[in-house]
Amino acid sequence: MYTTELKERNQAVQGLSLEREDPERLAAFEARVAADDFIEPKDWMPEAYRKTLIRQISQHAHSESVGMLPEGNWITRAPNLRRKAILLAKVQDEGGHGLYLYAAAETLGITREEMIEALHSGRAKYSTIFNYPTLTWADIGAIGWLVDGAAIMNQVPLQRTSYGPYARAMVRICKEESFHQRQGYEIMMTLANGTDAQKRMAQDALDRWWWPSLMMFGPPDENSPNTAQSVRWRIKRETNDELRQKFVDVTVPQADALGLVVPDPKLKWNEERGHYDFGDIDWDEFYAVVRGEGPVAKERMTARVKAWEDGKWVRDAAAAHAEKRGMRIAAE
Ligand code: FAQ
Repeated sequence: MYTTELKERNQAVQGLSLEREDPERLAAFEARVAADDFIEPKDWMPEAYRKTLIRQISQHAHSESVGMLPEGNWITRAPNLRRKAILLAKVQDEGGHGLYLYAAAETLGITREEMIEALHSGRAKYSTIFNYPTLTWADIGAIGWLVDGAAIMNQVPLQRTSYGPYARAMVRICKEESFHQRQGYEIMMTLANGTDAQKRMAQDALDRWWWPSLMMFGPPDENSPNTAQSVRWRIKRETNDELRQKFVDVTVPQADALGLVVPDPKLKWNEERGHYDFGDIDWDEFYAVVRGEGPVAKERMTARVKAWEDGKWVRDAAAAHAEKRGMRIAAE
């Protein structure tokens, strides 16, 4: 029901706005995209392309900034100084990713304030994964291994997305995400080779984070209202299901190497397909979390709004400084 409504609404918006575009300009734009040219901020683009990018890039930025919270909770509880320093750096990286992405979205004619307001009022989405709680230290390992692992799988193709500023932001982000993934795997390795209690903790984290990580790739292709047009415009270079399958294929051998069991009785290598078959994802849970009913959704949004309000004096001071500097330069 929710998916049908979403699909119809998105198709109607895209169809309507494409009909209004100048056919010659639209054809020239589509030829550039098909030739793998990057589209730049001052280039002509269809309104639906601009809107799709603002939607995806801003939601991506929101995910990075909300994504700081589950791990931020553990900075003071990291088991030693080395782990604390690494986690601190990782959380700062996520904040940086949010900033590059907000800046990329701003080139499309939306302001940072408008995007933040959409997030805080619940109009804009952010990744479902960040609405799950981090209960133990092993969750920090599982986030790096699985959540950053899923993020990289989705983001490597975005380095060749058709919008130049988004593609360039993704190059740097992917480098950092790959460090994040490895530090998470290293935490899991330490726990999996540790005491029985540590191994149980690692398994419990895998049990809780596996399915939500598969949901990060979005709904199945047949229920994804945006995929077809986004693939045509080369905003998305691969579909949700293709990326999900790649993630499963890469991650299952990593779990085997850790001696941990992926919590899916239907998981089985399929010789004919050359891929793992896997069990059904609980899409009702996914849509409930998308609607804002995730286990810690309220806590996450309260924390984000508080951080924004607490940071107001810094933004005001920076704006006042820029204004003063501008006046001084003008006077000189
Ligand atoms: N959560 O038609 P589609 C990270 C929504 S970054 C919430 O398939 P699309 C780094 C979707 O927006 C993680 N909503 O949509 C990190 C759409 O609703 P709308 C974020 C979701 O855009 C690691 C509706 O469902 N990464 O983790 C989700 O073509 C560790 C229908 O879906 C990105 O954002 C979801 N999981 O494909 C940070 C990557 N999935 O807007 C800290 C860029 C779907 O029409 C710690 N984004 N929806 O109302 C993308 O690649 C795409 O936007 C997809 C969704 C693949 C996420």
